[in-house]
Parts: sequence; C-alpha cells; structure tokens
Amino acid sequence: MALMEILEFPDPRLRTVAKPVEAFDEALSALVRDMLETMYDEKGIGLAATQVNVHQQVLVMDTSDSRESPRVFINPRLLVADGVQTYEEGCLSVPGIYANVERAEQVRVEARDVEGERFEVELEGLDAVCLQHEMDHLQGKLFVDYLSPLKRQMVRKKLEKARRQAMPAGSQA
Ligand code: GNR
Ligand code: NI
Repeated sequence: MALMEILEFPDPRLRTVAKPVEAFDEALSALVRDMLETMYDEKGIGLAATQVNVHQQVLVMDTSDSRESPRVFINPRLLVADGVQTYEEGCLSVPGIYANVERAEQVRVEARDVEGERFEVELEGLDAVCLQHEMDHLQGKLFVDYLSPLKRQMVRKKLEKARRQAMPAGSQA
C-alpha cells in the first residue's frame, strides 16, 4: 500500500484527458487500493486518477460518514442527468478554496468495477455532485473552471501566496 502525491492547480498535468482502462489486471487493483488509501488519508470524499498523475478513467468515492463504503467507477459514462443543485465544492487539488457550483441533482451512470464487471447506478445529492466532480477531473476539468476568470485569478493568487508561506525562501521547486 502506498500514498500517492496529489497534483495541485494550476499544474498543467491536471488538464490531461484520461484514456479508458483496457486491462483489468493486478496493476489496476493496486492503483485502486492506493487511490482509496490516499483519499482516506487526505479526508476526501472522492479522488480521480488524474489527480495522482495517472491518466486512466478511474475514480473512487466514499461519501459515507463511517468512511467504510468505498465505491469504484472505471470507464464511467453518464446515461442520464436531471435537475439542478448548487453545492459548495472543494478539491484536494485546489486546497483551501471553496465555491458554489451548479450541477445535475440526479444522475444515472454506467461504469465497470475493478474486475471489469459492468454496472449501473443512480446517484443524487452529494453522491451525484461528487461523481460529476470526479468525472470532470478525468476530462481535465476543475471546479474552478466554473468560476468567472476574475475569481479564478484570485484563487491562483491565493494558492501562490499559501505556497510561498508554507515554504522556506529559496526552497521552491
Ligand atoms: O473531498 C472532496 N470534497 C468535495 C466536496 C464538495 C464537492 C466535491 C468534493 S470532491 C473532494 C475531493 C476531490 O478533490 N476529488 O476530486
Ligand atoms: Ni477534486
């Protein structure tokens, strides 16, 4: 088991479009295990492979309070999206920033599990928000892309400042 490093905005690698998984093998199960471990360690409710610099269509989620209900979606596709909801989103790749985003209230999604078995599920509320947020990552999209350019520029500045303060002078990568 291993924790993976999470890419942070505005890292251009977060803009990579993920490719479908073709091999449901041991390497894929290892990736899913490491992504779940990383998600729980970071106290996130979801994680997309893009965020750990793996550009395959893999996402994990756990929106339960007990944090004992991992869900895995491989090669996910939206079948139906209905209604509208607004939720204040955050992202492990945009630390410390929260903003309201409008998304579908209910979605029906088709995906494969880690064994390659196809399944369909209907999600609503926070589950639907999280799934759409993770599916955006797989397309190279971030929640800050829904903000105005001015607000996005403010986010960029705030993160740059936070990084300067977190790092001793001269140690920047
Ligand atoms: O942990 C997370 N919380 C969250 C809250 C509101 C909307 C979306 C999310 S997903 C986020 C983890 C993450 O960055 N996943 O990509
Ligand atoms: Ni995110």
